[in-house]
Amino acid sequence: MPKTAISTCALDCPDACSVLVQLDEAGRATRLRGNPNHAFTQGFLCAKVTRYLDRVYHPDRLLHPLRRTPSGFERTTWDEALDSIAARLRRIADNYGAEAILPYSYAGTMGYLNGSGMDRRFFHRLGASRLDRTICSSAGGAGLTEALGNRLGIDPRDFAHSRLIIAWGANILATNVHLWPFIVDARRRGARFVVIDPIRTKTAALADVHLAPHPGSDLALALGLVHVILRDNLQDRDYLDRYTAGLASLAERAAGYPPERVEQLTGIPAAAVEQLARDYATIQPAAIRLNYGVQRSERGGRAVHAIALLPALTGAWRHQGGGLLLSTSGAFAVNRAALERPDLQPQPTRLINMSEFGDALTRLDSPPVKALVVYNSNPAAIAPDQNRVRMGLARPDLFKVVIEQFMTDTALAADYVLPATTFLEHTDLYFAYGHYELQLARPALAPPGEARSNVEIFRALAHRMGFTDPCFGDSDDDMIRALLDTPSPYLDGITLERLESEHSVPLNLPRLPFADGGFGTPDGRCNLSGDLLEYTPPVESRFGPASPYPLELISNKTADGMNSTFGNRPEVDAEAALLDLHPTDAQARQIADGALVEVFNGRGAVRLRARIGDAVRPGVVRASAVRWGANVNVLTSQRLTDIGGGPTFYNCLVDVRPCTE
Ligand SMILES: Nc1nc2c(c(=O)[nH]1)N[C@H]1C(S)=C(S)[C@@H](COP(=O)(O)OP(=O)(O)OC[C@H]3O[C@@H](n4cnc5c(=O)[nH]c(N)nc54)[C@H](O)[C@@H]3O)O[C@H]1N2
Ligand SMILES: Nc1nc2c(c(=O)[nH]1)N[C@H]1C(S)=C(S)[C@@H](COP(=O)(O)OP(=O)(O)OC[C@H]3O[C@@H](n4cnc5c(=O)[nH]c(N)nc54)[C@H](O)[C@@H]3O)O[C@H]1N2
Ligand SMILES: [Mo]
Repeated sequence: MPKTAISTCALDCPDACSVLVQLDEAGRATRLRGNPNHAFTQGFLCAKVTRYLDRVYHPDRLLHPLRRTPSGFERTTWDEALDSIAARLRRIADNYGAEAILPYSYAGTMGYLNGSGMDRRFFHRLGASRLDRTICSSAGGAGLTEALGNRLGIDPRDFAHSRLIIAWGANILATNVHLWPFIVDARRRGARFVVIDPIRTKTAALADVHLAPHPGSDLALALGLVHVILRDNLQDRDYLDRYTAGLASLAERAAGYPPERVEQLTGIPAAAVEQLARDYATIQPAAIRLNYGVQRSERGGRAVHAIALLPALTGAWRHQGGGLLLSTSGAFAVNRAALERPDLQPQPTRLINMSEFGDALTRLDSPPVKALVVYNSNPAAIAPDQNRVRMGLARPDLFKVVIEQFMTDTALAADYVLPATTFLEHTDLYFAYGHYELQLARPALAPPGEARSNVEIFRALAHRMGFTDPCFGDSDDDMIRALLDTPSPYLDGITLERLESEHSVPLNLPRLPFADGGFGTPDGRCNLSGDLLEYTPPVESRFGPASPYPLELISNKTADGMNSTFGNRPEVDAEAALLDLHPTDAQARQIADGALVEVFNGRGAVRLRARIGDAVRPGVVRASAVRWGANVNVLTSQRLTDIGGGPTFYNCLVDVRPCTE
């Protein structure tokens, strides 16, 4: 009998969908569908996950352990691979200290066990360097926490109740498509939809108003809104008195940002700033969907702080459908220490910022990085300053192990490549950063070939290293029980048994998180302090120090891609091979539509194909992040954000010239 299994999409995406897997008699998956009974998935999947079975059954899937030989890779056995890797790691630890070993991972899977479970235990026990996982959201996380004290926001379903929706650095149709039906609902009932994005994305093209600020200038725009709201007395005094702190310093700061000055700094006309401020303060409920595009720039962390305080200024949090959503992840208050076991470290080990990976491999000393273990990530493609990263990965004295599903750029550089399962083939527990459902997924399929889960691989490596601590014998279910063992009221009553029968369980959260204050800050108040919110233009921007590279490059995400994960799909690669540029900039350089161009700056050059149109304004160019091989990250820098130590992918100055085919 054909049957259906329930799984959870593990891709790094706010939507964390509940997936129905249709299986034939032989246990082979024949179709994936969105779970119609799931509160947020609501019965549909994005196009790329609908086709995910292509990936699962792809002929290029890694099925066996491989080891490098002088002439390429050859197949080896798990026993040989694990023994050799353990012996090599031990030798490096003996000679250089265990901090010469660096794990590199990000959110290839959002599962707790395979994302930050047995691996963390293993590296903690080993005394390896720790990785500061900043590549995506740390600046925004820091800014949000400055304002609210935690990473919570409105329930995404409540966007349906909004009358004004602002998508701020949020290309909802591409990276958060399950929010869209709720926005459509709201608009059907008359809601106004505003998009703030330097790029005319698909989402922006469908808005009532599209405001295109200069890249990285959002802090100035937010302060301009505060200026108008306070000047015109549109604030919610009662909410401010009861639930906020720091209004006086915010008022003082915002006084320096009248709309005319904001126009100069952001490129948004003063009248549009005035209009948006008035609409935002007077149309209730008003909801802001802030996404991470804003914080991939030099002033990004502070910009998020300034934007996240707006709903407290107007009292928007009081209403269903009012407030702000950047992340819901703070609600998943599981027992991480029990999962990751930082207490296993022999002493607190050094922390290496993954956004400075190129420097870590080429400049770091005492000790230098001598071994690298990569999983759930493809740093050869996704990390900034790609040429430096590749220089580091090419070091012959650097021992490299990569655990992967496919032969990525990073896997190609490895000494050992170990085949990993996909989310359809292992057990995991999933948090989300765009909704409040905790999900359990059991394997729907048997692992292909000799593929193993990250959990199994690190469990086996721990045994080979002679680690006898009982936690290395934990089963998947032991680890899940440890995670759920938490005093947090959000997880009250959520057990493995309940997850087993319900698959997806809502956390116990008040539907309106800050209607009556209750912020996570030390004093429980929303932090409005403007002391650190002065805006200065990013170094790599049109207003920075003089630069020979006049164009601002944004390399944002695409609907059919998932960072580099689908880089082997030809249609995804074809899209990522394009550079959007404005007709004015194209004409000035004698570039025709469809022509091959070289995009370059002091860090490197990459060839793309020109697509001329109105997706960008003059002075801005855009490409999709990120394709396999040499890509836009040749151009991006290792400069970090103002707070949170994040990367500044979207402050990147370049120039473009025609080149011959
Ligand atoms: N389909 C798809 N879904 C994805 C991903 C994917 O690659 N493809 N990636 C996943 C990941 S890793 C993440 S982190 C999430 C979140 O991903 P998002 O942060 O939502 O995605 P981005 O495309 O990086 O940025 C969102 C928008 O911000 C805009 N932006 C860039 N610079 C600025 C700026 O200075 N100011 C303003 N106001 N806007 C700016 C970009 O043009 C873009 O349209 O999405 C996840 N979901
Ligand atoms: N220029 C530019 N660069 C960017 C960005 C940008 O917008 N512009 N976005 C940045 C952001 S927000 C992020 S989050 C990073 C993302 O960068 P990465 O975290 O590297 O994400 P992916 O490129 O999706 O690669 C994830 C890899 O994990 C593998 N994987 C998936 N599941 C498993 C598993 O269970 N086990 C193992 N071992 N492997 C698995 C997949 O096969 C895939 O190759 O990229 C960043 N880089
Ligand atoms: Mo990300």
